[in-house]
Amino acid sequence: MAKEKYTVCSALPYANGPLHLGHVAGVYLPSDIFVRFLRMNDHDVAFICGSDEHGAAITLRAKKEGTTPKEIVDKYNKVIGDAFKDFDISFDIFHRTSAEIHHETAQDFFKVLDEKDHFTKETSEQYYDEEYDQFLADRYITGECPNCKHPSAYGDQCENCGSALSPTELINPKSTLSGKTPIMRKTSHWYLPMERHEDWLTEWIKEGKLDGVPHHDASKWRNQVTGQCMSWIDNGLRPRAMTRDLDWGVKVPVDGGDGKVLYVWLDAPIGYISATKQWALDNNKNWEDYWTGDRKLVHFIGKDNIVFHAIIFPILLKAHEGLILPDNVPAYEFLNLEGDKFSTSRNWAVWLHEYIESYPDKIDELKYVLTSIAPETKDSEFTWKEYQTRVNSELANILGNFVNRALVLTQKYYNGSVPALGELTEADKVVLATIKLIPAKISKFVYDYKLREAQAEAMKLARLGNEYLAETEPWKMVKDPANAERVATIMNIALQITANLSIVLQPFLPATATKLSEFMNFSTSSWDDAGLTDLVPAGHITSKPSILFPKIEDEMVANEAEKLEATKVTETVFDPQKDETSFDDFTKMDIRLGTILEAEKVKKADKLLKLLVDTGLDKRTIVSGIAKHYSAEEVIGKQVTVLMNLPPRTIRGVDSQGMILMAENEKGELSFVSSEKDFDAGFGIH
Ligand code: B3M
Ligand code: ZN
Repeated sequence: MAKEKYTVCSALPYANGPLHLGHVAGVYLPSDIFVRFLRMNDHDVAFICGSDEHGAAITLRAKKEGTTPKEIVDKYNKVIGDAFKDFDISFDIFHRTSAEIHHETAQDFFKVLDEKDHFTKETSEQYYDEEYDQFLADRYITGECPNCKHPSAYGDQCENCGSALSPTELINPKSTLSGKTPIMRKTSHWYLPMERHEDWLTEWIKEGKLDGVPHHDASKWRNQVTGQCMSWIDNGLRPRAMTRDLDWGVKVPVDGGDGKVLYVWLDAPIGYISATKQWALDNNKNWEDYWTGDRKLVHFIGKDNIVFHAIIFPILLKAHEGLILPDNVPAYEFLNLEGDKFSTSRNWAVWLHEYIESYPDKIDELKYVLTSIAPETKDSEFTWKEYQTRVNSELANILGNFVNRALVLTQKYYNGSVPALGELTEADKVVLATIKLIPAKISKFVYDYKLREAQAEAMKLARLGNEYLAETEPWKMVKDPANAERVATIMNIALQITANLSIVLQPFLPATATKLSEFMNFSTSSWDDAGLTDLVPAGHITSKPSILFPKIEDEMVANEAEKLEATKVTETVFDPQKDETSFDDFTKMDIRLGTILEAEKVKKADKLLKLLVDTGLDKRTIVSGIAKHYSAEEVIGKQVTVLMNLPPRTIRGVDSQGMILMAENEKGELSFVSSEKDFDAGFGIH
């Protein structure tokens, strides 16, 4: 394969939370495998990523946590960057869009397009929150979905039925900032008239041609990518606002841009360019080499980012002129978890940094499993049971078992030295021929972005070795000295397979490949060496192996399943509102603040406390069913809410007059209800 130039970009993760396995399986691991393979084939590669630090996702998180967007992005840029390092994702740079060089790059990019009149300026009415004195980005508006009536759809999308929305379509819209109904206010923005680009985009996506000239192999684009793009185009592309009324982001760098920032989906993809610039600066390279000329640009993304990478960003790159457009956009479907979608808000996730913390020695196990189930063309599922099954029955029982046998027997029979190859049987010749064929099959899968199949092909080499030893049983043959040459031949071939595994596993299981190299005292980073059957000549000394993949015990699976259940945030479904009452009925209730003066358990009643309550009017005994939640000691002095005018009752022999009102959550935990100001007992609640 001729040496080519690639710029490979992985979608910039929002710096508003940690990464979970869904992100890893569907973007970062496959892109790492692809790049490692390219490097082994001597291609010129830049591997680019960084954190996406602007947009509503960040400012909403900051508001929710009562902190600033800067603190949020600083925290998660580190959490995510460290997780990538610990998971051995080999980016050339993991940068960030809050960096100055990104702001400059994005502003320059905007000015180029503005000067070339690629934007139109339009004034429109947008939702405005008067209390917060700011325009509302789509995610800051919620309301009833016009399609499925879901009560809290967002201004840009209903997460319940998936329909794309615009804020004005929401029924009964509310601002997520003030909770109030927003007003419409005029504002002007720069729009990208995407409809102007439909013709060239259609040819580029469907035929792989750019203005009539062959650009890329359209047949290698995944169907779901081409399909989604063409349905967008067939529905008619529309002007899209490229600026927003927000204060967190890249400031609009031209007249009239005060108080406005670049739309995050204009800003973020330019982050690939600014990250390349920083990397080039740090490594004495010329960034333009990686964004111009005869180079393949590849974007690894999730399917929810297709339009931004295969329609909007290409339009921007072409409008800018002089920059390359994507050669391929391998988009992944979604990975689900134990029968449900990954969900940050419901904490239904296996967080990458937590996995690494719990299992620092099982990085390749996770890489293997995630690649085996990667959602390349349809959604797929991660379960801890399947993780255990694949690690134990594939990695341990096939790859680990074969390598261990080959090396332990070599130690035992030849003191680690590779024995000479003798006369070959027909079966030997088939094995040697297969060794030669596998690397090319892996290559084809990788260049076609079929990384699941590529890894499976690499594992076929381990299966080949495992079956070869199981069929020839050298440990039995060696008992008869007459078989010495035959055993030597078998072990020589087994060691050639092991040496080949140390090469072909490098893109998929780099840590394992390194261990194999150490065991074999043999290493190469050239893919061209894969398939050779004399990698380790007779006399070459190998070392004692260690166990590659300790078995995954049922206990680990049980612990992880339990942890998932224990930490998930169940979406509380509140009781429906009761039937309508009347204000008159309400005014009949005498509800006041009270203070608990004394408390004791009610004899022979494990749920009841006998309380002496100062109600402002009197000091009265009230029996309350809170003994399972509070001890007598801890309630003394607490301010409570008392329903005064219930008829007196005798409960377990104790006369009780009134009721203490309690709040109860979804877990059945109780809380007293008291005044947030320092009001005395006796004051009424109306
Ligand atoms: N920050 C990731 C997402 O949509 C988004 C990708 C930007 S790539 C330029 O989850
Ligand atoms: Zn809906």
